[in-house]
Amino acid sequence: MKLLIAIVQDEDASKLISTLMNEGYGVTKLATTGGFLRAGNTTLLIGVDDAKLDGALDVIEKVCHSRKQVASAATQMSPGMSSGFAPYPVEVMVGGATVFTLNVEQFKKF
Ligand code: 2BA
Repeated sequence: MKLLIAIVQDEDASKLISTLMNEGYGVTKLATTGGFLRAGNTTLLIGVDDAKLDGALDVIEKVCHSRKQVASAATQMSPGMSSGFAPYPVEVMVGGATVFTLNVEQFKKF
């Protein structure tokens, strides 16, 4: 079994959850915040049997789109910049989805 941790944009979350649920996947939704943009995003925990892993990744890839967002002046830039913060708005491409796949040692429901 695997655990997918999928960080997606809020705009894609609802459709992604319903598509995954319709296809028989279990999903837990967490409201999260990206460290760079300091903006809300959504993290999904998806436990899947190994045989269904590729199917889940296919759904995520199909549903989640990349979009441009603007990093505001409050955005902390990479180390090395003098002030540490963006001096003017910077456009960044966000998503479609950032997905971590973890091996699950044990899965129990009580
Ligand atoms: P944020 O950290 O808010 O990042 C939003 C987008 O800003 C990123 O999109 C990337 O295009 C850009 N970005 C991030 N850090 C940057 C930097 N130091 N300099 C310039 N641009 C930067 P994505 O890569 O698609 O990431 C979307 C969200 O996924 C992230 O939101 C974060 O919540 C999560 N994420 C991405 N990589 C991660 C990682 N290695 N570990 C944990 N979470 C991650």
